[in-house]
Amino acid sequence: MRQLWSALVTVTAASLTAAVMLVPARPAAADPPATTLAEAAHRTGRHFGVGVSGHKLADPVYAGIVDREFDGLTPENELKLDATEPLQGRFTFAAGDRVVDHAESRGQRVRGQTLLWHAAQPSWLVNLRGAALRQAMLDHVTQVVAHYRGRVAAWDVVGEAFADGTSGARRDSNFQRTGDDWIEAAFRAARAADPDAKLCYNDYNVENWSHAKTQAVHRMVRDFRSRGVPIDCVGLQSHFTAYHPVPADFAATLRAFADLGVDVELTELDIEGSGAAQADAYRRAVRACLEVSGCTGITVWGVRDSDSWRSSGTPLLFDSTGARKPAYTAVLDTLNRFPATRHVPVR
Ligand code: 9MR
Repeated sequence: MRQLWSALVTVTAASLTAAVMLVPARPAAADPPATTLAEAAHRTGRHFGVGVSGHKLADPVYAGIVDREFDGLTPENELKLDATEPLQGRFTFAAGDRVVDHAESRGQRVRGQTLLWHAAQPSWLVNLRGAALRQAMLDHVTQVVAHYRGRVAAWDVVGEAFADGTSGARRDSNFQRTGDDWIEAAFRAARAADPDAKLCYNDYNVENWSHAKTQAVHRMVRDFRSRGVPIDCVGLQSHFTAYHPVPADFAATLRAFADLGVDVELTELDIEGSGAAQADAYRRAVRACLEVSGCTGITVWGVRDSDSWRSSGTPLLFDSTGARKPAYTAVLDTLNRFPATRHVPVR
């Protein structure tokens, strides 16, 4: 009897262990796996967006993927300074409106970028200095945010304001030369123009926690939060290559920002490469976001490889014909499987 009992305990323990190991990461009663990125991300409480070019929305293959797979659009260039204010005080919103209209008609969320950036500046702006430039900057922020009030959910108010390398210093730019407080002034102007928009700082090469640039952005955000400067989120662009791979401490970096009381997003994700190696890198990037409750969304920077700003690196989820790549399958699978942490967004 004792032998029988002990055998039973062993068998029960073994099947329990097996059962625990077999329990899917998603709740047992969950629906079948989602078949689109947006639906899979939505189930984790997150957005899955894409950077788009408005003129390509007329291409049915392109628009078909955009509308099937993504619940957020970022106009790739249409909301930049040179596009929205080509002449001082003369605003042109037709190109931006086209993308925003498309998103609204399909219930997609819009991320706007970038209100103030050292690049893509119209020549009138490049020629201004001092108080005149400061005023023009703030007028730009006010006018663009006001135009899209209630329609653009999140703005990258300022992008790429820190230098590369080990200095941790601000990037030298015309905006920076108007005084160190230009970034906070921009955030305050944006908040005044649309109190409900989520306001983000966005940068690249801030994914490794130990990098001087990451630390410098973190210090700025901590300072802003302590002084009540209205910042709600940090965008980590997440442009990865063989030389700048998805870091092992990516989730730790995301968490360190989220711990300051802001949400974080992967705003321009793309990873150069192909096949299984690229798929694995995508898996790790998505998993890092899912590990951090304050990581509220992922945006990939383009639809097909041929649409990418660096197309030779084939960094996206769809090939040039619009077919799903192994990287796509890895992302969908990761979203479907990973026991994601849910979070109520900052705004
Ligand atoms: O993908 C964008 C490309 O089409 C533009 O020519 C370029 C210059 O405006 O900007 C690219 O997007 C950048 C983004 O706005 C900010 N982070 C880096 C991106 C890649 O350069």
